Amino acid sequence: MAQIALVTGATSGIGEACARIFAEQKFNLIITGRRTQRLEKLSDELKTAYGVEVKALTLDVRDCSQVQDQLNSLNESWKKVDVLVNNAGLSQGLEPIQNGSFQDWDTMIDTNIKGLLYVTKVVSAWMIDQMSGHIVNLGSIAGKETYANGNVYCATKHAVDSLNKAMRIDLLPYNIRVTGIHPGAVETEFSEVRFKGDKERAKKVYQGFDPLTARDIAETIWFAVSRPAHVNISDLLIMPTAQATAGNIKKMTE
Ligand code: NDP
Ligand code: 8X3
Repeated sequence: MAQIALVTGATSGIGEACARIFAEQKFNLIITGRRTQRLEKLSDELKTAYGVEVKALTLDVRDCSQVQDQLNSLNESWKKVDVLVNNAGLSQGLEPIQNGSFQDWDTMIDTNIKGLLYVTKVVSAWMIDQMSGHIVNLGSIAGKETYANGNVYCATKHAVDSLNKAMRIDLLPYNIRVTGIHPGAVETEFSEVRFKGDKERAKKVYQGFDPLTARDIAETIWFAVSRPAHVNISDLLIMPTAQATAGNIKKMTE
């Protein structure tokens, strides 16, 4: 029987790359995100290319009832999830704390922390029942360091780092592996979302050096997931070669 991976935030970037790599590995997939058309397009593509089954769920991870209703209404066979990739997340704004927006703060906290918790609560219960599973949490270099104007985004990713450790302790009796993945700069739609659609500003973030790609991170996640059952990769920090710390990137123009 094929294994099942559930990937949150599969409509773009790292989540989409994870969905592709798991499909290549013949996992059946539950893919989620708010943009239905993108989910349907990806679902059709993966089914055709790899002959896997794909369940696409339009889901806002901030909505606790929606998360519970959508996931709990899946058929029992879809609840046998082997791998959960808690990837859905975002940054909004890059301002000193005194200029921050309440709305941006709520969006980041509700998505990156509370959304991850809502999904984890439902799926970890299934994993506990089957006494197996692997949860991969997308943290960030922003969860290992705090950088200028990153304040609340950094705080949410520090929370993910802490929850990653907490899950490893609490789920220990149930044979569930828990892995934290912490990338530096990955060129995705992340900066476009952070800068609220300002494509020019977003493009500049990745200019003058080779950033990581979503595929680089998906391959690393697959490496962690494909280790033998007795091996758990607890925590990985992955940076572009040109990046030493969050704020220290060697650009070719410098
Ligand atoms: P993208 O913006 O390309 O992808 C983000 C994904 O998250 C989208 O699929 C989006 O789907 C989903 N998402 C956002 N908000 C919600 C929501 N409320 N409900 C459901 N899904 C949501 O960015 P990345 O691929 O780069 O980001 C993926 C993860 O990696 C995030 O957690 C991010 O913090 C983290 N990360 C990114 C880094 C980078 O440099 N890019 C570095 C370190 C970590 P939709 O809009 O359809 O809902
Ligand atoms: C995304 C990477 O450095 O923009 O988490 O915070 S960074």
